[in-house]
Amino acid sequence: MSSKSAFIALLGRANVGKSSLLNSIIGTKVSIVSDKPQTTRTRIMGVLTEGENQFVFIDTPGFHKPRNLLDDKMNKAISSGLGDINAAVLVVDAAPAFKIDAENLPKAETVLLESIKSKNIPCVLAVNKIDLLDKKEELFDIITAYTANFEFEAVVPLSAKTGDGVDIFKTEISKFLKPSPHYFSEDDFTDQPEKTFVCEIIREKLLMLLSKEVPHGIAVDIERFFETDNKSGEPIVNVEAVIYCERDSHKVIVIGKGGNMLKRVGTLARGDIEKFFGTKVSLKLWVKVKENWRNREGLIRSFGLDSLS
Ligand SMILES: Nc1nc2c(ncn2[C@@H]2O[C@H](COP(=O)(O)OP(=O)(O)OP(=O)(O)O)[C@@H](O)[C@H]2O)c(=O)[nH]1
Ligand SMILES: [Mg+2]
Repeated sequence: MSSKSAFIALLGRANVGKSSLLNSIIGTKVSIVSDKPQTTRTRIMGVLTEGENQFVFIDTPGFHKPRNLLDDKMNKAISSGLGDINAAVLVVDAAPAFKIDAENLPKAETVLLESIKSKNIPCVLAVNKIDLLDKKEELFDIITAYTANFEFEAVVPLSAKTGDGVDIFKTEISKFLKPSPHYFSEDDFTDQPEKTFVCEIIREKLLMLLSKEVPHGIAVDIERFFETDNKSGEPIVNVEAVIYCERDSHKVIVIGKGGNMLKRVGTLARGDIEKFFGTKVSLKLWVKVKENWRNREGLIRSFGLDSLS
């Protein structure tokens, strides 16, 4: 048997670009991205098959201090991402908003590195967002701070945005491929069901268009999903989705003046969903309130946000 595979977990603080890196490697969007922290909520697999080699990347939520039950579940999804893998990648920001030195790594990263060390998992350091650096020396300082704390198998500066360094990153992680059957067929990009991805696209647009608190309290659920033909016999994917928010005041914001915000979300999401299915899409959105859902076990599970259930 000459087929090989590698399970690689992408770990790191929120907003460092884990999902962007995943999408850049796979070459298509499998995990949503936004400029707000805590965009990724569950463990998401992205699959890249190149001939005999299959990489299965596990994108994880950004590690953070839990404030509600959903946060607990997100942190558990990170720990579970560390099970049964061939290697971990700590993704860090090359241009963080605060100074980082060897004695003062961000707490979330120290916790992750301790966990990786205790499990004896080989780890690569991916220093992302190098396109934001003015001077090369800044990169040197960042790398020194991390390598003083951990023995990485490799250190790769890269930019998920420009693609710079991503090929070198792929070469480095190829070293973790092991003889094994492939776990996904070669045209699979992700383990996410289509419906889940559609919900995520809608949530991505809400994260993009709404400010701070509102999108974090949002969950999207599909009520109906079916295919029909239009008058010319072309297929149409029909999606009816509900956007749940935590408060009446948030619902008003999501709908917007005269339904304006909801229309913008719908138009942007429909465009992406059409690209994904390669057909016309009819998207209908409703907004409902489910108070405090982020602390309600049953609702978290019903929204598909408990990776471990
Ligand atoms: N300039 C620049 N921005 C980047 C790069 N990679 C990611 N970003 C931006 O950083 C922000 C966060 O990216 P994500 O991929 O959502 O980060 P994440 O680590 O998955 O975040 P969580 O899911 O919240 O943990 C987005 O605004 C991205 O566009 C990069 O290489 N360069
Ligand atoms: Mg993410």
